[in-house]
Amino acid sequence: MKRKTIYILSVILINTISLYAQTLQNPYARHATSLNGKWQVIVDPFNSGAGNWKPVWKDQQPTNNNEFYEYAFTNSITLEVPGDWNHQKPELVYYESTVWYKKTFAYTQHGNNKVFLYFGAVNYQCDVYINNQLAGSHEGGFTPFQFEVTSKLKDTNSVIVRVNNQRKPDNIPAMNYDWWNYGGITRDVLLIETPATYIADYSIGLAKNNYDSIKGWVQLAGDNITQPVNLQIPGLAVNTTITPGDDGRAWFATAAKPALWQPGNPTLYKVKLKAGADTVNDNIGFRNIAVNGTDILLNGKPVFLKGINIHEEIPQQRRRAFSQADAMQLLLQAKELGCNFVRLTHYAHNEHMVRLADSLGIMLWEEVPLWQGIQFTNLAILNKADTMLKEMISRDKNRCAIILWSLSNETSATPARTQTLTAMAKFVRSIDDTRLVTSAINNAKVEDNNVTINDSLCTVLDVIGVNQYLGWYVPWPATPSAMVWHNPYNKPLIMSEFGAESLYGNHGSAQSNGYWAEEREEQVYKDQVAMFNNIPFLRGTCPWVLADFRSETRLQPVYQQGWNRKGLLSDKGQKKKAWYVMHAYYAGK
Ligand code: GCB
Repeated sequence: MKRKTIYILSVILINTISLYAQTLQNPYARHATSLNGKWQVIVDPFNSGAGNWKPVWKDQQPTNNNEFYEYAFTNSITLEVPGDWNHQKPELVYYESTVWYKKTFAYTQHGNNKVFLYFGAVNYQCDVYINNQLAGSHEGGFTPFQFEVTSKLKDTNSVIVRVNNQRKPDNIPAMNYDWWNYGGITRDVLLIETPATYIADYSIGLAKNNYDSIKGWVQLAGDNITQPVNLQIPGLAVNTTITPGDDGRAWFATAAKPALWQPGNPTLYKVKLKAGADTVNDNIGFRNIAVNGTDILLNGKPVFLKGINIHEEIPQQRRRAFSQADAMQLLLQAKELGCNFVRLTHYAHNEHMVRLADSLGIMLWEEVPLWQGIQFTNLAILNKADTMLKEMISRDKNRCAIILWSLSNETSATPARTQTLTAMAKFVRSIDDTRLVTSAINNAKVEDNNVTINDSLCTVLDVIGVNQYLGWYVPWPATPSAMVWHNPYNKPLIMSEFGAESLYGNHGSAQSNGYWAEEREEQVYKDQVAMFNNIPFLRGTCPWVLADFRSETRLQPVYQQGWNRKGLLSDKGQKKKAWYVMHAYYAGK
């Protein structure tokens, strides 16, 4: 397909995306019943249950002496939800195919209330059946989705979900990626009940570059979408009533001078929205983030992002992270290192993580999983990427901790890629002008002691993220402290990845990569820091990575054993020598 056609189609696709939420804003503050817990499952490696021969979703039982069915949930094994299947059964550790899940639940109808079945995330693709009828399907492993099921519910109900995590060339991410392909219903499942007219979504924040006006909108849905909405922020003496237009959206701007959210003082205000019988409470912080030349300004003041990359994984248990307690473990480890910033790699993490960062005062980078090897010339990809971007922003737009939306990681600089990401950047800005747009690129040209950032995508970014592995994948071409960086774009630079591998407790030469020694990883960090001290436009650093993480592609039989060993912490949480180098660097910043 011609480049121009791709570009035009991508612009059309992006501009036709509805701006309404796909899921209810703030599901945890709703009237909800948790469907977490044990689900019955059928493991179906060849997807046999999806056809007519054994339609698992019908969940049939024999009704006469001649009938039998070659599947059954009764007496089947169970899996915990939320939770990836890989860590729950040894035979599923590498499993990449279909698992059918079933849960039964009772429901009592309350007047004309509406009911939504909400999933925090399912990796990767799923079909959801309520009482043996398809409620809907979803693709994408890291963002929430919901289906309205009001008319499908009875007193006793079953929900059956076909989950498939097979890799496909037109998936996002695609075939090869450097983290574990954890499959399953990996985040919370909620049955959420709302009144017939309900608050579907809202966006509340400081007006851009403004410190005394809070603005935004509230979106009603349901039967009577023009009824008034009351917005209260008691801590700021805000109490205003607004009336939606025919599209159910009520816009507002109100004078208020909040204490500004920032690391060290992460003030959050109670916000209360009320429309008819529906009420939603939230805690929202107010801050401004901007760039000025090569500076990043938080509330108007230059800030250095003392960051760390984190995967959504609890390495000690070889599983996906999903709970508040998990988020607490990971973010407290970041704090202990001295961080004020976390890059949530390489996909949207669960909502607990983002909310906890709001309360702990940690700035965030959040990213769509466009990770290397993406088929940018395929139109289906553009559509999927747009949906993922929209679902991520829709969920997290009220979290002040998020300062950066990232479009991609290490995508090769083809025209189709640059055009797609350019259109995505435009879309992001059209729905959210209160955050910055970035991408992690790996196109910096190294020549002798010169490194030149070199990717035309940089012209559309607010902040440039560069991943570089000098000292590990790329030998140092000169003394680290003599390296000279060139930034033709005059924009802030975050070193979004750098690092080296070592096995905790393994000691050896600091000069050679081949020993997987802590001393070598430590040396690479010392060298990187020596280089950072000479980069005048460097505004943040994110070591790769907080902790050793599981990766099917890491085959070294002694040191890796299915782990990427670039953690500053071991898989058991022990501090490697390199941890102390970064800790000291951040302490001095
Ligand atoms: C990268 C990727 C990251 C990998 C890392 C590595 O550049 O962005 O996902 O895990 O390198 O360890 O090779």
